[in-house]
Amino acid sequence: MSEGDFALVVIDMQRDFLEPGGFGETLGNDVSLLRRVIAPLRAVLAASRAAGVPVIHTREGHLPDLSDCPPAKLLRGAPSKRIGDPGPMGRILVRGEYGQDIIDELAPTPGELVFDKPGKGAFHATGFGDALAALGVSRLVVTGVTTEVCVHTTVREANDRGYDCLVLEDCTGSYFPEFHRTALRMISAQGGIFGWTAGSAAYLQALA
Ligand code: C5J
Repeated sequence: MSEGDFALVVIDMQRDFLEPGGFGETLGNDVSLLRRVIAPLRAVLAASRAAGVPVIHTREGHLPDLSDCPPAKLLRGAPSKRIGDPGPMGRILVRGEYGQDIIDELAPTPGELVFDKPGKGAFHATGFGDALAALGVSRLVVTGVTTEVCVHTTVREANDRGYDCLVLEDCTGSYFPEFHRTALRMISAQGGIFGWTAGSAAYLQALA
């Protein structure tokens, strides 16, 4: 894997999704399923930073007045708390709140780009696409949560925009193990319909 032509994208590794008491848990999910991603992703981040690979983080979240959160999203499901409600880590999925930020273990380093996104995909209503263009990369190594939602949406759209995407299997996760497995298979089916997948060990070996 030649350096200089790809970026590492870390999707939504936020307290609201990964920590007990956050939004993910209020939806009835077992957050430990997502926390499995932390250790391999830490290793991938460290090696990528050491190799000079640009790292871009995203955070799902909304403006404090929720003007960027359509009713269809706000009212969906039956969580005990909704987006914008006060929670133990601040207002749920609201930008600037403690819970909306990235977990300490994977905190961005100074200079790394962080995009807040109101949707599931990283491109919608963000500067993510412009940032990729400015970096001049044509390939993305994609990690984060959840595999079948924000990772998939981002990879599908990146594929449409002409980026080759490699999704690191053990650096993505889902509250639903069967969705995780199937979502990964969907990416690389039919000869790589949206992209490719590999374990982080292969990525680390290629970087070394
Ligand atoms: C979800 C995400 N699942 N980051 N967000 O609502 O995948």
